[in-house]
Amino acid sequence: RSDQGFTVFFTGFSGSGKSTIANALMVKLMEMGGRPVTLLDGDIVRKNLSSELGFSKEHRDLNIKRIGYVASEITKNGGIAICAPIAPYAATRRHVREEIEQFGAFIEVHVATSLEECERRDRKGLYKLAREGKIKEFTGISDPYDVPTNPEIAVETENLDVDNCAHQVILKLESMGLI
Ligand code: GGZ
Repeated sequence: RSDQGFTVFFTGFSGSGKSTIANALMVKLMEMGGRPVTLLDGDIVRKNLSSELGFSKEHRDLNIKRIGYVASEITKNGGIAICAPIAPYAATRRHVREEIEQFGAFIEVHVATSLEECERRDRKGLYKLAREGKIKEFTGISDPYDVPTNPEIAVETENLDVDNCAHQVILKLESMGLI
């Protein structure tokens, strides 16, 4: 197994299951031991690193670039970074990929749970508020999401449970010789 650092970068709609899969993946990687694992979850980053930012394209890009920078430092130092923001813009995801690939591998995971399913679940009631116009610029409803065209792996939570999705990522990391 190699000792290079790497970043697992989840992208997908609000409510798609990014955070839950990212958490399950973190637990599995920690159990394996070895490299330190750092989770940069969307709402945790928003609270601690990007608290002044909103959801305009400029602010989302800034948020993703901050996450990318932290992940690149972790990757450079041989650690594992797991990121789980929406990251709706393909160009910004590419920017982060290029920054990280200078130091280690970048594994983009598209959590491809459909918008219909995310809205049907509406775990936090945000889709309803977005439909009512009470939340502006809501991804998928009134703001864009560039569907990843070339992710290392795509998973979805409509037919697979969280643990299974995390396992798919583990298998991918193994096939890439990273773990
Ligand atoms: C999208 C929003 C918005 C708007 C608040 N659009 O399900 P959540 O609640 O916990 O995850 C969403 C989170 C998105 O933050 P990110 O930092 O991941 O977004 S980005 O990558 O685009 O910077 C959602 C909540 O914040 N939220 N308003 N308008 N999601």
